[in-house]
Amino acid sequence: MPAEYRFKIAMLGDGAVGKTALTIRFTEGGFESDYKRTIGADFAIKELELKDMNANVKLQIWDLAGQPRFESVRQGFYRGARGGLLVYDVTRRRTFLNIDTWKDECFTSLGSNIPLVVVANKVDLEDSRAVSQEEGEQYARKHKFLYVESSALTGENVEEAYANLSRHMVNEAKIRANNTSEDKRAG
Ligand code: G3D
Ligand code: MG
Repeated sequence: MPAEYRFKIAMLGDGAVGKTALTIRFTEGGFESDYKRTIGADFAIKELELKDMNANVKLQIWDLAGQPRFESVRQGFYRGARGGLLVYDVTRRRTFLNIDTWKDECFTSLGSNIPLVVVANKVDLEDSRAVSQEEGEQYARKHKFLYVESSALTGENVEEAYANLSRHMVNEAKIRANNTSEDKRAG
């Protein structure tokens, strides 16, 4: 029997990098170019089978609409999250530079052990690419994050982004469970 896990995850990154498009592609398998989200925070649910880890993961994916700077919205957004995707748009350098700020904010709310995956999105737009794979990988390596190049438009590596994060979160959950049982034995 596979082990069952449920994780809340957060979609992090500037406006228009593709957070909602990735979430829709992953959870519904499609791409809508003219959807509009108006509420402050929204979430989608998707189950993922990780055969290699004998695990089933139910993801609750939280996505912020726009850039609400209100503390109250942010706290609810981060509360209980076990991981996140740090998304940028490879055609806009500013969005790449800003993932560091998103990382800092996430660390402040959730601690620096939170599993994160760097997602370089919109790689289908090769001709207007402004951030190289090398640069993205270098940033990820420096922080020991995984790195994925994706396109919500073509679907390339979208599932991989969520699956890689899920593997990392399952490992973290196992470590936490082990620590807890050791605490019990010790106590
Ligand atoms: P956000 O949720 O991070 O704010 P969205 O970003 O998911 O709303 O996406 C912003 C715009 O980028 C949308 O365009 C969307 O269709 C487009 N987009 C998202 N991912 C990709 C991708 O991988 N490739 C390409 N070419 N476009 C993408 P519109 O025009 O609908 O606002
Ligand atoms: Mg959005």
